[in-house]
Amino acid sequence: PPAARRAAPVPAGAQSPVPGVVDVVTGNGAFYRIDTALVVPQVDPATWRLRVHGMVEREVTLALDELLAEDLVEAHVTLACVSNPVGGDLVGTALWLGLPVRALLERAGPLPGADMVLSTSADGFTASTPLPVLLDDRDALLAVGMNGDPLPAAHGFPVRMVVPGLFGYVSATKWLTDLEVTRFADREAYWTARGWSAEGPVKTASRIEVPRRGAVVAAGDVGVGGTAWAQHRGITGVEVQVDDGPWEAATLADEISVDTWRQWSWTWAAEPGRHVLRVRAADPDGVQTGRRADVVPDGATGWHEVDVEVRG
Ligand SMILES: Nc1nc2c(c(=O)[nH]1)N[C@H]1C(S)=C(S)[C@@H](COP(=O)(O)O)O[C@H]1N2
Ligand SMILES: [Mo]
Repeated sequence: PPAARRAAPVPAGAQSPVPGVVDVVTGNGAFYRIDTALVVPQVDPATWRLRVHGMVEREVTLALDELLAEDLVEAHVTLACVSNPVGGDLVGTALWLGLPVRALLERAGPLPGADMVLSTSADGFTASTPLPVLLDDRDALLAVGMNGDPLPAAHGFPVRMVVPGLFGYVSATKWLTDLEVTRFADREAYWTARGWSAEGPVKTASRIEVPRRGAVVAAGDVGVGGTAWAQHRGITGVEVQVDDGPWEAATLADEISVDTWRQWSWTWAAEPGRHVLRVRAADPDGVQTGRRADVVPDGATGWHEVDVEVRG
C-alpha cells in the first residue's frame, strides 16, 4: 500500500563521489542476510496474526489486512549485525514501509514496571528490545515493505521489526508473530541465552571501501571513500590517517537521516611505497574508539585499516 507519510527523497549528494563505494541505498538482492533459519520460513499472509500480550491493559491481535489498512510510514534505516567485524559488510540501508510499533503498543497499553518487548518469530527466534525505544518518536517499524517491494521471504515476509539504533539481534525479528510486553528480569532472548548482551545499541563504526585491502594504485591523487554509521545518533565527522601521520578530515556526503549510514570521501596525495590507511568516525557523543574488541558480547570496536601499495 502507499505510505501515509512518505520518506524524504534521498539527497543527490548522499552517494560518495568515489567510484566503488557501496550504493547508499542497498538493493534487496545485495542486502546481507543473517538468521538461524536453515530453511526460509514460509508464512501464509492469509492466516498471519500478530499477538500483543503480557504486561498490557488489553491484548491486541492484528491480521495482515488490518495492518495494511493502518497509516503506514516510510523511513530509510540502516540495519547492522552485532557479528559484523571491523570493516565487515553485515550492514545495509533500505527504505522500509511499516506501521510504527508504538501505534500498536499504545493500543495494548503497557503496564507500569514493563521495560522490554520480547518479539518472537514464526520459527521461534526471539529478540529483547527495550520498551522505551519502541515508544519514543523514532521510526521503529513493523515493516511490510523493503525498497518499494513487499518484504522478501528471506528478510521476514510478511512482517518484521526494524528499529533504528539497535543491532538486529535485539530488534529486527523477521517472520514476526508475537510481541510480549515484559521485563528484562523475567525473560531472556535467543542470543542472550547464548552469551550475547541483553541490550544491543549499535556502536559507532566506519570502514574504508576504496581502495580495497591489498590494492595497488598509481602515485598521485587517489580517491579514498567509504561508509560510517551511528544509527539514531548520526555521523558528524570522519577522519583518515595514513601510516602514523595526522588525522585528516574527510568530506562527508549528505545525510539521509540520523538513522542511516553516511558516506565520505577523501583525496590522498599518495607517495610510492607500502602504506596503511585508517579511518575513524565521530557522532555527537565523541570519536569512535580505537580500542579493539571482538564481536562477542555486544559488537566489535576498533579502527578499520587497509594496506595499499603505491607504485611510482
Ligand atoms: N526470525 C529471525 N529474525 C532475525 C534473526 C533470526 O535469526 N531469526 N536474526 C537477526 C539478526 S542477528 C540480524 S542482524 C537481522 C538481519 O536481518 P536481514 O537478514 O534482513 O539482514 O535479523 C534479525 N532477525
Ligand atoms: Mo545479527
